Amino acid sequence: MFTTSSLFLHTLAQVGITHAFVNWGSDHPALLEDLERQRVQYGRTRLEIIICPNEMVALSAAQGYAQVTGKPAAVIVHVGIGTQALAGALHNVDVGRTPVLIYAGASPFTCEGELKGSRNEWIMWMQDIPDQTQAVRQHMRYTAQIESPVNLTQVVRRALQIATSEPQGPVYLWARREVMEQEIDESLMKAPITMYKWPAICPAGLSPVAVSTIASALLTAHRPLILTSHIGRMPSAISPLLALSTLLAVPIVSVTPSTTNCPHSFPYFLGTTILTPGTHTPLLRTADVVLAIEVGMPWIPMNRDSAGNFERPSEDARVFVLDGGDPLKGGIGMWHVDAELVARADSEVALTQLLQATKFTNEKNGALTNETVRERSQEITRLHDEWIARMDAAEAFESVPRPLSPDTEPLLSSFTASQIIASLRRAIEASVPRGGALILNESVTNFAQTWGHTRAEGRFSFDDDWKKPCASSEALSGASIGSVITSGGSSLGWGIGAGVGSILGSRVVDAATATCTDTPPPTPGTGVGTRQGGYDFVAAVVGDGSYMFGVPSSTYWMARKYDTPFLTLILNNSGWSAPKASLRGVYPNGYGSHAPGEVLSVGFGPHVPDHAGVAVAASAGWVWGRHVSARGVRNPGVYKEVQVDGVEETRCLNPAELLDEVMREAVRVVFVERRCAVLDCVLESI
Ligand SMILES: Cc1ncc(C[n+]2csc(CCOP(=O)(O)OP(=O)(O)O)c2C)c(N)n1
Ligand SMILES: *[C@@H]1O[C@H](CO)[C@@H](O)[C@H](O)[C@H]1NC(C)=O
Ligand SMILES: *[C@@H]1O[C@H](CO)[C@@H](O)[C@H](O)[C@H]1NC(C)=O
Ligand SMILES: *[C@@H]1O[C@H](CO)[C@@H](O)[C@H](O)[C@H]1NC(C)=O
Ligand SMILES: CC(=O)N[C@H]1CO[C@H](CO)[C@@H](O)[C@@H]1O
Repeated sequence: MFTTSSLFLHTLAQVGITHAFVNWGSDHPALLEDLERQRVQYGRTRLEIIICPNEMVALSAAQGYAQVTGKPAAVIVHVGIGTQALAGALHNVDVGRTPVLIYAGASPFTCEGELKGSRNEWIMWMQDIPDQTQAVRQHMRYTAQIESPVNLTQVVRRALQIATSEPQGPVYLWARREVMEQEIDESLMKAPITMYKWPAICPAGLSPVAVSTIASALLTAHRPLILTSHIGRMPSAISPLLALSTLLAVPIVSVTPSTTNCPHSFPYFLGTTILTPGTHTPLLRTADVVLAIEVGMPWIPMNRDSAGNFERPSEDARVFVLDGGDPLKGGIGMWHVDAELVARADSEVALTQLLQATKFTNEKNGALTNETVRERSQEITRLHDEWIARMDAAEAFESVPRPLSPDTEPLLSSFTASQIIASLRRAIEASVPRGGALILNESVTNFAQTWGHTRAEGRFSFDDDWKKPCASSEALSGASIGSVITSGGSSLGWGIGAGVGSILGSRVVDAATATCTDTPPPTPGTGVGTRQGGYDFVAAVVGDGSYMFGVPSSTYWMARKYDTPFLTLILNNSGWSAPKASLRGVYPNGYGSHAPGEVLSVGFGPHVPDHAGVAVAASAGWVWGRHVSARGVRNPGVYKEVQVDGVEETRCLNPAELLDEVMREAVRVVFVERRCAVLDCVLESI
């Protein structure tokens, strides 16, 4: 016997959905029944069913999956309440432009047994809300009710066609119980269902006028600048981006990035800002042409640097805004950037057009002398080198601290985020193949450090053009960290759930690439071949607040159940530093500006949670959990401070060595033992 639910599951599998992240309820009997039919008849279900004890974790995992595979997964939840429990993850997939298909059942519409699936539980009266879609509509690219099996396959494909077209994002389908329980003719299950003839919208280019306007502005600019937040989501755009930057010596700055936008070692890459005052590139103020391409917000108009200058382009700067999906961001109440030209254009297409136009005009008119470019190139390369030197300095431990032993006070009171991230990078580089590691960043106030110190090179394939002026292109070799990504939104709790989803996604990518490549596996740290398949290693870097938002009791249970090993690094400052920083931003000298976190009600002390212990317990002991501070290392539940595991009491490590040793062990547990590791790293308390 087949039902509308059978057809729904069949359709999802036929159109290429591989995973469904589920949280079941009374609206799903026919779905559960059909999945069991599949198990009995075929030994397995065609979709991988991932049980998610919490809905926000389900959607965060589906987001991580899509961020790695580029493909939507399905999320199946229980009526209106399960829909609402998707919570802030809805905002993340919307603003982060991540495709996902969300389905929820709904209360039956018959009350006296008129149809199969009619109301038979009291709760079905309570749950019948007037407009179930209302709770999520403003975050969705498309919503629809499945009202009949007859057009179900079209409704699902329309939803997916929209979800995968730019601006990509979530879609929401829902259905009454009787519709999903309805028996259908077997012939419906046999008709072919594919996305062939339901393609995503083709990428569009710039109009000829826009091309010549922007190209001539770039060619005549003295101080051009490129800003981007998420161009790295379109890896094929990176080659023309770097080629254009190289041709004209244009610096690139990543602004509130949601992904790795530029290889760290690219000589014209000048780093990352999250727009806290005083952190934007000083080149912004003096730029005469600014290309803002795939940006969230390129600058904050009221921000000033330490000398009191506005951190925004001058009045007469020529600003161009390019975005492949929605350049004016219709989903945002107020969004504006002073610009001469705004274009909806795919970045790969647009940058290739601009590259061709600038090359052509330059060759024809010599608009730009090579001398100008050469001088600019030297200046930018110097700024790039200075940035790297500043990061090197921040990663270093000031002096060699005294050996740590149980009786001596350590010289250091705590590690800094920079030191911790640098240690993570070294540990990854020692074992993970080049490009094989993914970092999920949800570290909030330590965010810029996470970007800078991971030194990610991205996983882009280039024309070699851009490397020519780059003396140090060997710097590329050995970089194990492929990408750093975020949720793209601001609802905390994405990081650890995305850890589960990104590993599941990596397996899907690996299975797909395994069938079409015979290249040998890359060797760690040798720089031979950038890893192209899924990621070999995933680390979520989270604040202690973000960790708790991620519902660790749900997440690490899932991690064990579905065997998705990843490392969690908690930057534990014992509370929420961000709201305190926001308070200081508005009341720099107010009552609250000097109050300790606990007093201000943003701190978690004095009875701080045993974060690593939560993960260990949630996974029934499978997770490896440790706390590390400049004073030592301890296991969850063991309140005696001890040295690194397995290290004899007599051996003394200084804090720098201690951090590296425990980090190496954490990476080994994940990479070799294939278990999750949670390392709670103690920073200075807020
Ligand atoms: C779901 C959600 N609730 C509240 C906030 C507001 N908020 C922004 S940052 C932050 C603190 C996060 O703490 P933690 O992850 O420890 O990072 P820290 O600020 O200490 O660096 C809070 C509560 C949010 N962004 N998302
Ligand atoms: C699908 O068909 C049903 C029954 O004819 C109809 O009520 C519904 O509006 C259709 N759905 C869509 C999205 O057009
Ligand atoms: C700039 O250099 C390129 C290649 O080195 C050369 O082909 C071109 O003619 C030069 N242009 C000018 C204006 O000097
Ligand atoms: C978290 O960090 C604070 C200091 O920032 C520290 O007091 C606390 O012990 C840490 N938590 C754990 C579980 O180690
Ligand atoms: C997931 C995510 O975006 N995490 C953080 C990365 O950094 C930004 C900027 O500080 C934070 O707002 C995000 O919460």
